[in-house]
Amino acid sequence: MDAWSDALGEREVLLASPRSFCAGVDRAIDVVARAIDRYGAPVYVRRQIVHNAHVVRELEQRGAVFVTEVDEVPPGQVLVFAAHGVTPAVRAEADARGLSVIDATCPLVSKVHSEVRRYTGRGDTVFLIGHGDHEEVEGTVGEAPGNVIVVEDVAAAARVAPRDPGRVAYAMQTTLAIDEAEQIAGVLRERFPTLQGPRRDDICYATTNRQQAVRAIARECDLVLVVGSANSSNSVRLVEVAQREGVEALLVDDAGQVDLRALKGVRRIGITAGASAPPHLVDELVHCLSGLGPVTVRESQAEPENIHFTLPREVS
Ligand code: 10E
Ligand code: SF4
Repeated sequence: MDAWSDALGEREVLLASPRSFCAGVDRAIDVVARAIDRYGAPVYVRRQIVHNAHVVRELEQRGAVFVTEVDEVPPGQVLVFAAHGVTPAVRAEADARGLSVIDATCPLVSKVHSEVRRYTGRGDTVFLIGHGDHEEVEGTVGEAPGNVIVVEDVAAAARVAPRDPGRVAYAMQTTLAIDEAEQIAGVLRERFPTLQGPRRDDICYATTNRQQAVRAIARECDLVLVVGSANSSNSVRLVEVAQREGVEALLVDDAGQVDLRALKGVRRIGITAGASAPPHLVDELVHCLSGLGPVTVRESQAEPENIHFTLPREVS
């Protein structure tokens, strides 16, 4: 009871902009929805199409069946590859099983795959800056297993030992924190003067914009709420970026997950959402906050995002 009365109060909500869906997520969800319309349910999807519990549940209700591995899909069925990408071995397995594959890999992830193919094809060892247990990284490493070394942090960058230190390159997971990734790349550049790599980084426009937007509002807030699922790398990075600005920040899947005790004494709340979190969840969160007292909403100014990716031909 006390938590409810303590949470009451007049508040200002600062919405970070841009937030929520990116072009790659929009496209991946569209791919599954269109595949169900065109080919009928069930449409199988390998892994979560994007790392968001609400998106997965909504697509399940429409007829998507999520599987962990290709061998769970009955031969001849339609299988969608998730936005995070897959290894060439997974593609080959789906082909061998006679599945009709539709690839929802984000084109910006595919771009990193082709960089890795290019570098390893000419004999370089590639340092892949990223989280080894993440599906995007698993997929990218699979382009040249044995010639890609995952580098998770500065300490790993300081000790990594490639076969030939004169023939090395680097690439990145697309959803890293910009400042952390740059630090790691800096250590690698210093250790390997001939290191090849992207012009700046491989962190995508959506990750970059969402991190800049939350950083811009964080210092003005008593608390930042990031809407997103716990396995969403880019959403977790938004929490960490806000925390590094010195503000308390929490990740919530939806309004129902907000711990009322965290709202005690909080007058200005910053809200953002990861690239895989549906925009309606942010609206619902603001609506729920307004049930605790008058809320004024202010939205930060940002460059509009006008990026759209074309759909795979199987569903266009
Ligand atoms: O865990 P991530 O942030 O990589 O994925 P997500 O599904 O939460 O958001 C979309 C990002 C993708 C597909 C990876 N570039
Ligand atoms: Fe593509 Fe970036 Fe979105 Fe990932 S976060 S799906 S790389 S646009």
